[in-house]
Amino acid sequence: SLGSDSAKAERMFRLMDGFLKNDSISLQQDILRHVEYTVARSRFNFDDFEAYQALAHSVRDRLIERSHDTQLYFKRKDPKRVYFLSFEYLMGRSLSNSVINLGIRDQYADALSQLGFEFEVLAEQEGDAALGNGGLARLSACQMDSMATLDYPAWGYGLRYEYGLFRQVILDGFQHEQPDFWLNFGNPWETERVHVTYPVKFYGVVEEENLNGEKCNVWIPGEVVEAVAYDNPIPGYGTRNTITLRLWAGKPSDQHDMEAYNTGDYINAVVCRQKAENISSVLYPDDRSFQGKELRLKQQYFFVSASIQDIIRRFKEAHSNFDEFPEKVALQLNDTHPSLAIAEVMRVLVDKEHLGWNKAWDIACKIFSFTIHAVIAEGLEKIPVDLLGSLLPRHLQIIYEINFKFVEELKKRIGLDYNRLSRMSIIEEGAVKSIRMANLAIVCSHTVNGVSKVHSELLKAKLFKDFYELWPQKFQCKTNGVTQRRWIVVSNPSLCALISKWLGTEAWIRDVDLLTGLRAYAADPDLQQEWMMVKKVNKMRLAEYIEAMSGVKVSLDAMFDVQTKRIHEYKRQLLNILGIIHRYDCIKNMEKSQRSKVVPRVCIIGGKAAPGYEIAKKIIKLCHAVAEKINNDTDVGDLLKLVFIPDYNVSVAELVIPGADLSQHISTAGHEASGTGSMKFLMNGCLLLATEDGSTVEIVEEIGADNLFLFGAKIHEVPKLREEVSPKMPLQCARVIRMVRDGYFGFKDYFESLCDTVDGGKDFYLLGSDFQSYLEAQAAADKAFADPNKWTQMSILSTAGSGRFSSDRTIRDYAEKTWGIEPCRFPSDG
Ligand code: CJB
Repeated sequence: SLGSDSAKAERMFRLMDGFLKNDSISLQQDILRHVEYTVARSRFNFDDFEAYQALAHSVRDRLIERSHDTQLYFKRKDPKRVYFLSFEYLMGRSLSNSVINLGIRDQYADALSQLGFEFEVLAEQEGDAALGNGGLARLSACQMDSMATLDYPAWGYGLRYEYGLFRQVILDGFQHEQPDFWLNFGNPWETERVHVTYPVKFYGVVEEENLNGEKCNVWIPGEVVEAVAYDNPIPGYGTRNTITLRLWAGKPSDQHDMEAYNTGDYINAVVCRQKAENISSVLYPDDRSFQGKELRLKQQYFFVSASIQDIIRRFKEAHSNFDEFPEKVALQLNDTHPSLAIAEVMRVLVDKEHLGWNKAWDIACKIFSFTIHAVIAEGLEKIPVDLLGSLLPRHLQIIYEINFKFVEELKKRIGLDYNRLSRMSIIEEGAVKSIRMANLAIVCSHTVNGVSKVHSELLKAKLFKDFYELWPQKFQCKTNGVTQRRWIVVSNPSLCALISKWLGTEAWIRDVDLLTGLRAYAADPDLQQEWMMVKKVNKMRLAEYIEAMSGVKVSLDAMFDVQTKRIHEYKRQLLNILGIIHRYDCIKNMEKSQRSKVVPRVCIIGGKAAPGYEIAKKIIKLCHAVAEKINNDTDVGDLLKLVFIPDYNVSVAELVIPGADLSQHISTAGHEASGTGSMKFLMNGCLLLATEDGSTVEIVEEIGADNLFLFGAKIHEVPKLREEVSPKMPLQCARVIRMVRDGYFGFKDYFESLCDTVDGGKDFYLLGSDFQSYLEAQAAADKAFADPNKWTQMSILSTAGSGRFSSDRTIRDYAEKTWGIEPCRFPSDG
């Protein structure tokens, strides 16, 4: 009975002496206990790494308590929950973020110093969790932080890759990829849930059976792999709520290949079981390019099937009728990668729950919403029908059925416009018949959104025009945001303290709109002075890192000009490098007396290229070749330096972004869906040099065009510029390209194809036509930097205007306008 249960619970609580305590002595005891019993080192003899592990475990204990409270509370209240399905998460490190969100950073720092350790030093021991490629994956991580902080009843679902994004190693200026076996030394943050496992089926055949006089489809799989849950706690800031990111790993299933055991082929059967684990072993390192690879599709279904089973199990624990499903469940598709979830939900509701097609479809259409991150049609996922049919035969049938009904309905609405019908069909006919995953997701989702205003408009006007005309009400805009907890509080503690001091409160950490309060002091000489000091400290930290990584000594008086992001032609790192060559050339040709007027620059570039992306890899090599030349030219000295920061990842970003004076977001207009790096730089008071693309357009609205350096063709001008038969190649651009072609930086032949992308007659990304205005924007930045007070004012106004680009705003918007969920806050003082 309830009475005796609660008496039992009461007794246990007393036995354990209540919750863990956060005073210095308790923390020290906990850390030492973990050294001795978890890490199994003597508490009299352990090194920094072991201390980090013990520390992490003690933090995890606290996270687990909170996560239990949160889950119990959610269970009791039974609110509508959102399930965020994302194939990628770039979580980075967890330690600092966790203790800050738990509000016990200082207590830990104190406890550690009593033990003779320094918090920062131990924090450096942690490796990054890099289960994702770039912007999309880091966005998922930021959004999880906001969902927890804003007390939303949310779960994240994803895959627990054993190998995260490759490590980038530079040898002779060339990128090499090395595996990131990040679990090598264990992962203290996760909890393996050995009892939370689900079978995931593949291959086989579908048979029709007769069930009580009704025909029904039964899928007899050819392979079964077990999915095991690994839970990662995500603590909110200023709340006890701690939500869960549940990642699935493949484990051999008992049902796997029983036949082989019975026939005596024991060794082969064991090897086969081993193969099952490969499903979740490696993250695909391509950003934006899809390949019709079977393993990738298997990963997608594996993660989707396990998540849906888990979600339905949780629902059924509290409900007996699926009519309530849409009132209790929202499923967010982060890009098309998880969109097989639609077919999977239909399969479960129709084949297993026997709800009948119409009822099942009605439910599916009420629970899904879909975020598009792609900009161009070529970026959209298409799964060859043959591949899907062999791996997931029942799902192919279901998708055909969805499409058939959709097209029939469509004909009634638009008539027999076959061109339009074929454009909108989920099935693409052609040399390789394929499933258009985005079309599937749009047909079923009640809401579809882009990730910035211009991107959302482009989706309506171009990529999904047909769908927009059919269902205008489905289309929304949810401009991306980033979490100020990670990108100011964790990564820039000095700025954090300064902001709180001037605003007289720390409330902005949860209520980011308060940052606008800084505007009132932007011209205040005292704030400006302190602001400059903070930047200087951060530049010092970055300069030390640069020297350690590349051996290049840089001057703190120089403008630190940063472009860090994945390497892509459309992001135009090449434009940046050509601009640097131009700058170098100008300095070389300048009268010596003129040189004192040059604003010294440290140009910093960082980012990974997909392993198969040749041109991107050449851009990295060119950067190194140019750096080699410039940095060794004593004649130029501190006036210009170029450094490439290897292996750019979340924790490197935390170091680089606070130290930047200027950052570049210079994609060809119309190519960046949103861009989120810019928002992190903005928060850190870094000025932007940017094209009017993605979310930059909204940044301009917020901080005003006077406070950043805009240049280049606008979105609507791009198609026309591309049509020009012989694109204008300004002399200055032609000259720097000639220098590269002539072997001024060595590797003459190697760079030829790279130069061809610009002056080979096509210049698809418009480097030539934007070159002049790029140089002008750079000159404007130099001029502004020469006036430190003016520059600092712009910097303060950047931070002050960054509140709109917090993921708190984005998530609140999703919760209210898309998911229909409400906060469910554990009642405590945090
Ligand atoms: N994006 O990182 C990815 N991967 C993709 O496959 C497609 C898009 C990026 O997503 C970010 C988050 O929405 C955007 O800010 C960025 O513009 C986009 O390229």
